[in-house]
Amino acid sequence: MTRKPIMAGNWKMNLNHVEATGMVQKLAWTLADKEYDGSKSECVVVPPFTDLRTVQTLIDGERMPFILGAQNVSEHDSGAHTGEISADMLAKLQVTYVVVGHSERRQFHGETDELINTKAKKVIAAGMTPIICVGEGLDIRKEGTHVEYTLNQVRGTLAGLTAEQVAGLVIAYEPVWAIGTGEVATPADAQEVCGAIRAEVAALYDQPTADAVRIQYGGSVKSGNVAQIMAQPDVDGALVGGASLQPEEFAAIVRFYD
Ligand code: G2H
Repeated sequence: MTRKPIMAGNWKMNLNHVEATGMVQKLAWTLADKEYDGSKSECVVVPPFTDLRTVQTLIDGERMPFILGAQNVSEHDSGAHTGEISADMLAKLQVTYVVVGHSERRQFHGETDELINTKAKKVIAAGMTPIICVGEGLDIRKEGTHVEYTLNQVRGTLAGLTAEQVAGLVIAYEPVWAIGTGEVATPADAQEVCGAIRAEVAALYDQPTADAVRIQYGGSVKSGNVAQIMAQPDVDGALVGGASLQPEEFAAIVRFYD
């Protein structure tokens, strides 16, 4: 089973729509120089909501080899939910991927596995693909229960999804202690949990589903460490935060699979 690698740049709450134009153009020029065309891997750009229209217009108008992603979505369809953005609103902006349950949403906005599961279902119902984030904090890592902790999140966030739906989605393993800290999980750390996630999907569903689902690693990925982490058999790409704000650096990460 060949899984197409997926490199996603999560800008978090950075860059307004004017700055977004410069960022995407620089990334496109850098990758064009290197003749990247998206055939061997997917390059997903995940800006804040306010930049989505601008970035989508650039991708379409200038035929850039990028796929549009969003950082979050409401669990509701419509109505009196001030400040929320629905899955349908994102789909109509030609968003393809939606990150759900990022560790910052879990940590600072109280998102639970149950809520993330509901959001993932809304994303799929709207015809998009969720990138479901899981991963342990430092306390759990120190206790040594990180694998079981993360698999519990996998079970909770996939609840009620069919094998076909799971085969098409993306799971991002982000050890919270390695996010934006400069601390990187070792390749063996990444493989231990990503391999356990794939085995859990096989146990919950079947082997073809486990072979199809793509699993990203996220946490201080940079051009200097991407090769060792992506060389792991159960790692199919990266969810990149800080380094995605530097076009040269992100281009080097994206180019890893070329
Ligand atoms: C964590 C990542 C993207 P960073 O997955 O959210 O952030 O690369 O800054 O650690």
